[in-house]
Amino acid sequence: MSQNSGTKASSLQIRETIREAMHQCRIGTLALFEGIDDTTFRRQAHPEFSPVGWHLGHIAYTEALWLLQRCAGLPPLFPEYHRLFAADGLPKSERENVPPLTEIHHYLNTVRTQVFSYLETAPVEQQERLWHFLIQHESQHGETIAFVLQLQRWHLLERHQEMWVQGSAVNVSSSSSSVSSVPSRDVEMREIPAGEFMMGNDSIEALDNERSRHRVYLDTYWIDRYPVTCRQYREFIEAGGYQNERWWSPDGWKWLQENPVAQPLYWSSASTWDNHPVCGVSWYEADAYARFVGKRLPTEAEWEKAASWDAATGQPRTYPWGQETPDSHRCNLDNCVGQTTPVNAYPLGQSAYGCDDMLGNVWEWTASWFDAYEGFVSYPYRGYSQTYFDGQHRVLKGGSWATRPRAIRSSFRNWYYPSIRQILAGFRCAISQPDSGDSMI
Ligand code: AVJ
Ligand code: FE
Repeated sequence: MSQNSGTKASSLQIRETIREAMHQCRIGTLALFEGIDDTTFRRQAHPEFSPVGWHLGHIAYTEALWLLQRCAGLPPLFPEYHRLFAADGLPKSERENVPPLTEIHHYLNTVRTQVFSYLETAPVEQQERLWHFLIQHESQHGETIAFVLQLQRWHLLERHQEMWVQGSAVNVSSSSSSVSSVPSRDVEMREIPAGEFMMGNDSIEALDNERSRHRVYLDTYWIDRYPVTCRQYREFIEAGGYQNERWWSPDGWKWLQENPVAQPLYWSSASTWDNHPVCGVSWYEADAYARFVGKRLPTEAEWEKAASWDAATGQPRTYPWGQETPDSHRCNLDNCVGQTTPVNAYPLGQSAYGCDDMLGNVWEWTASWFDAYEGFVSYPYRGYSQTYFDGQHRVLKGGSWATRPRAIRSSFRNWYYPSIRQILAGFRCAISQPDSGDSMI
């Protein structure tokens, strides 16, 4: 077979893969809007997050900008939308005035028709990375849409409850100083032996912040087999964890005084949730709980090694279980369930080191600041990652029940301010030495 026909076959394959991935991604995005009312579509549920309708328009805008304007060289489609839907256009507080869903549907469809016609002749072999970026861009906005919708439902529910149960916030005595026993420290942990592993990802799908793959040496450490569950976290609440400065970092205690909360955001004390991971905690709460049980949060490198490294082959796995595409047999993702699942629900998702529930279910806070790997190069624009290498964002790993399949892998890096609790985040703990109080280091 000649080199030429080989090349042709491969670019045909790339086109087909991209088309199918974009199509599937869009089906999932639009499914999030089924039965939505106009108020929910345009309301800003939290100052940090735009209305869900804005995200939908921004998905179309971004696709048109990169593929139709920058690649195909076409003039701007719907220039009247530029200011509203550009990431650096209007402030988040002025994004409630979005066109109705039917109009944004039309925008999405018009862009997509032109994109698919461009795709037929586009030089995809040179552009492959950009197309994968855009699929993941829509995927990530899809997750934001999912948790903003959950947040709105939650607010409604809270208002409803307040009408019936006056001041139902958990009432714990701050006097319970019997914190000497910490049973939750005794949860199952996995020992990760000292040695090098390969961190990051160089594949065509990898985002700029995952590059380049590099060697990292870690001393022996232990990491929880499962994310921290609601049953375990309840001990912290009931022991007066939210009232006791002792467990909190100085920044965390300051945050707690300014934002007086006494339980995670998405909290229910019903025992049906006992085996589910905690969801809706800030980094500060995760850090305080870890100290409470004499542990600490894992660094990003510790988390990634436990999730991806296969010591037997000396190679990283893309997913904890290997290379097979993530689906609902391996983890809780893609809104398949629409909420958290028990932490031991996916034995087929286990990593080589025997850690469970690493991908999907809840994002997991790590001890690490979001920062560049050596030799970092921005792609496709500075504002995607580089702007956030500011020493103010913490890395989250693993993905949640709302993470789309194309944006979930062990090397994937998410980042938020440590004060954010609206995202679908929990955590697991780590220690350096089994018998030392790591909270003291
Ligand atoms: C990586 C999820 C924090 O949503 O702000 C979307 C992803 N960047 N469009 C975000 C992103 C540009 C980003 N997060
Ligand atoms: Fe975006």
